[in-house]
Formats: sequence, C-alpha cells, structure tokens
Amino acid sequence: MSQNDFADWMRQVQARTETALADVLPDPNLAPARLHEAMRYAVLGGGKRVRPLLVHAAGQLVGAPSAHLDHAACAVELIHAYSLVHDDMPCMDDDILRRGKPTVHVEYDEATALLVGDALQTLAFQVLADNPVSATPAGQIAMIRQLATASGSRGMAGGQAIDLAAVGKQLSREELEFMHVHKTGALIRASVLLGAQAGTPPDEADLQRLDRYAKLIGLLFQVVDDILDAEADTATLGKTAGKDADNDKPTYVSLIGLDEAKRLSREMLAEAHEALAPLGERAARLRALADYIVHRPF
Ligand code: GRG
Repeated sequence: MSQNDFADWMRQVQARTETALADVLPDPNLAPARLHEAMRYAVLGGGKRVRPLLVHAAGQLVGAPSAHLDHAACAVELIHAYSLVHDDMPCMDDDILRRGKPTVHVEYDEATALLVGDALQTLAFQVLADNPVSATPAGQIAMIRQLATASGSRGMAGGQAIDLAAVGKQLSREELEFMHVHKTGALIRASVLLGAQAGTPPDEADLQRLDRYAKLIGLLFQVVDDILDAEADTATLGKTAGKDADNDKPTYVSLIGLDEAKRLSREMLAEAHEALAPLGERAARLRALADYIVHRPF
C-alpha cells in the first residue's frame, strides 16, 4: 500500500466518520437546543479521528461491513469527545482551547460542559445498542461490554483518577505506564478490538496479535504525546522541558529524558510492526496507523 493510497483511505474514513457522527448527534433544533448545539460543537469539525481509523482498519482486516464499523467508530469517538470535554474543565486540566477553538465550558458554561460529557457518553452506548455492529447479538453485547470496560474506572476514567492524584508527585516508570495504559491506552486498545469484533471473529492467535499491537500503540500514543508536549514547551520561553508546565504532572520525558523517550517510541513502534507481521498485507493499514501515531500532527 503506497503512502498516497493510505492518505486517501484516511481522508475517506475521516469524512464518513464526520457524516456518521453528524447523523447520530441530536438535532440542534430539538429541545434542549443549547445542550444539543454544545454536543455538536464538542464533536464535529475537529480531531484527527485516530480511534475511528483504528476501528475501520481492524474491521476491514476481518471483513466487517462498513456500516458496522461506522457505528462502532462513532461510539468510540463519542467517548473520546466526552473525555476531552470533561478533561478540559476547571476541576481537571482547566484548558481554554481545544482543537484551536474555545473549550466547551468557555464557549458555553461549566454546567453545560458537564452535561455535554454525560450525554455524549450515554449516546455512545445507545449507538452500539441501537444499530447493527456485529454478526450476532452476543457479539454486539460483547462490544458494548468492551467499550464500557475501556471507559470506566478500570479503564479511561480510572487512569484519569490516577493522573489527577499524581499531580506534583514523583511516579516510578511502572506507575506512569499503569496510568497511561488506562487513561489513554484503554480506549485506543478498545478501538482495535471493537473493529476486530465487528466482522468474522479472528482466531485466537490473530486476536492475540491484534491485542498486542493495540496495547503497544495505546501506550505509544502517550509516549509520543509527552514528546510533542516537551518539544512544544522547549520552544516556548519559561517552560521546562519534560514537565507538563500547566500542572506539574509527571511525563515520560520528565522521567526518562527526551532522547530515551524517543528511543522508547521507536522500539515500541518496531514491536507493534512485529506483532502484526504474521497477518501480512491484511494488516497494512494498521501498520501505517502505528507510523501515523508516531509522526502525527500535534
Ligand atoms: C475526563 C474521564 C475523563 C478522562 C479523560 C484521555 C483523557 C482522559 C484525557 C485527555 C488528556 C490528554 C490531552 C491526553 C493526552 C493524549 C490524548 C488523549 C490526546 C488527545 O487525543 P487526540 O490527539 O485528539 O486523538 P484529537 O483532537 O485529534 O481527537
């Protein structure tokens, strides 16, 4: 698969995800109009749609129908959007910009931002429950369970709790990894696994390969995020490389240094490729997505 083919495929999935999201989000003309408008503001017209791309790439590998994948992709992206809205609020990271626009609590208000996150989260599960996403009802329930586990206290929300508790503290590398595996990694892993469950279920060996890949890129995403943050910080006067300058949270760069973080990201990328090797050409898009995660725009 050439770079151009991959770029075309990415654009195509991003466009169909945008349409699918616009279709499932509530009509802004329906009451409560302000909440519905704010939900659309939070989700549409921004974001790289990395998680939907992973759903589609894994789903195509197992011959899943595109309609199944659109719904699964929407569900994951709605959870991601909710997490960003809540993460930006004053009680968490207190950010005023997201995707180049004012954050939801700035554009609307805090109570609306809280409700936007709540409503996006429940909408994600409604999308999975209301639409065909798997060949069997048992498969559909398994996918709902997968997303719930990845989002909850043993997944993303739990990782966020650990992150908040770590402000100003020194974490070991194991503790940092545990936090990121949950906070960012769980939803990225779920994206791959939801895609893989939306078609003919892969055999156990292939499922293990996909899961290993998914875990690696989930963590890789965060290592790269820390590297990008540190490089942006050093380019800005008054910030210290390797610290999350806004709230003094530990990062890979603060713990192991920029060069070692870069080495680690190369090593994890190579391992992710290695995990997919037995799947051959069928996994070309997943391989290219791992590369994209490392070289993604900020
Ligand atoms: C509030 C329950 C709760 C959880 C929040 C994932 C998360 C947990 C917070 C996000 C904080 C953050 C910026 C983490 C760094 C990694 C990350 C998830 C970046 C944003 O994801 P991208 O790059 O964003 O996929 P776009 O805008 O492209 O969708």
